[in-house]
Amino acid sequence: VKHALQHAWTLWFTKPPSGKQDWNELLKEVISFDSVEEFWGIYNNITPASELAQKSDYHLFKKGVRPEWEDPQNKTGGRWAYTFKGGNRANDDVWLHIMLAAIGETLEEDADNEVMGVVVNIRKGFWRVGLWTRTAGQAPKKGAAAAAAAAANAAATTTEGDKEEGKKRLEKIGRRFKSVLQLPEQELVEFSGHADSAHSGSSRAKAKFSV
Ligand code: M7G
Repeated sequence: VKHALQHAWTLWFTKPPSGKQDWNELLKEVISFDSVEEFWGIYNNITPASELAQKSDYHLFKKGVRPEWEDPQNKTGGRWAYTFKGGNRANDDVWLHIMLAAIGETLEEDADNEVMGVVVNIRKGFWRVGLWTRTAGQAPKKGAAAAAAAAANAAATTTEGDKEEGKKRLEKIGRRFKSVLQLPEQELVEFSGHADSAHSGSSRAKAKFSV
């Protein structure tokens, strides 16, 4: 018996660079699946996150979305992230729980349609988990007709209202992410937009907000 997931997912791996290679050469698609049983079959047969070398990443994304800022579905999105400092080894239980929350669709309500994927980065002296979202708290782009109507009708307040609603939706997801991570209340998970990360050439772009 197979228990179907709501979405199909693809696991990706970023291997540590050997010499001078760019991001694209290091990112490899591993396998796709769409049932609970397939997930466990894969999980039980791949290298645990705790045994990955420094500069490795796992990315678990909805099938059809590349785990890159440049993907059309990520371009205007962002990321919740939390860094575990003082070790190079991921906690396998933490990473497993994040993956299960993603494929089990418990990080958001269906209507939110924000979650694109989850990531674990293994680095020198720290490791980090991330949750990528479709939007970044910006006001949604309106159709030409709606924009014209809004312009004639106090556009500024409409836009600010949309922005506020987008931020609230992301913060709700951020709080669920934080609870899956079982972080104490005073620890903060931080949100940053991919456009800012791409612009600064680093994922350590200044956080836009935190929960
Ligand atoms: P990181 O692995 O997210 O964080 O980004 P780190 O700085 O803690 O290692 C490291 C570098 O990988 C970035 O500065 C970029 O050069 C590259 N990189 C990471 N991501 C997620 C992307 C991406 O989506 N697209 C491109 N082009 N480069 C990326």
